[in-house]
Amino acid sequence: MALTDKERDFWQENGYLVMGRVLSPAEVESLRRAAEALAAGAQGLTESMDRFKLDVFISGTKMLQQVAEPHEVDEEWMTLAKDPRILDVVEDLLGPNIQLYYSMMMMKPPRQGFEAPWHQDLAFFAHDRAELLACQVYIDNSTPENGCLQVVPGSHKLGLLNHFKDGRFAEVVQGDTSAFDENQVALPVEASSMILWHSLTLHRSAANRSDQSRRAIVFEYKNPETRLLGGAFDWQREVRPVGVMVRGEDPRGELHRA
Ligand SMILES: O=C(O)CCC(=O)C(=O)O
Repeated sequence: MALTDKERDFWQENGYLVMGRVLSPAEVESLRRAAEALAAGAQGLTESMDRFKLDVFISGTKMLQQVAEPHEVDEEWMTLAKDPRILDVVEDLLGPNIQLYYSMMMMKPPRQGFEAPWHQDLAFFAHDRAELLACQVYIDNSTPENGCLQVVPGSHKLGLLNHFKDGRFAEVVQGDTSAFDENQVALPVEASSMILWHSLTLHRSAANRSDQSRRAIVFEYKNPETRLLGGAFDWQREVRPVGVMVRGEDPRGELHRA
């Protein structure tokens, strides 16, 4: 058991967990170098392509904001995805069989980073059960100024909310969100920390209005028996969505082991 009863109860009640100082300073340094190497792959791009998503934010300059599936590019990210300090916690929450469903490096360059409006991850990839969670590992400090994650505690109990507008997937929860704004909790963390959230937990983050970069990699894990029903998330960079087993067994014997 990696989690205390108190932490497990907190997860059940609130749908998220913050765990500080998971990685050593040397590991964070090494991952920062790996992130720079990853970003170098997008050098010269003026449009989103393959796994690289570029976007325009505050300054009007198009910049790299996200890299899909870093664990397929560099072994260092796969090693991190399989790190027992992460998987022991995930096992406590999802059970012994764990599939890495996808990973995404979120870049929020100084005064540039994207804004993520209120959403539930399950809306992006519908499954028959909500036995999926996200684990975001930070390699930079994350603050209210550079766009730290915000969550609505307990919102994983609301079920799946509507993310469709005029018949199209809108990537943002629809309707009046003022109650979410009022009840939200900001989750600033130091580099080396991780935040886990339930696939139904409402979350968002603001743009980076500081001079400090905010980079973090998100790993989405699931119980391999949880069935994909269809993805509303239709984007050219999407190079998944089969995933690999990172712990335990796939009872259906369909998935590869990493
Ligand atoms: O990194 C962020 O600020 C947002 C992450 C997010 O919304 C997601 O991974 O679903």
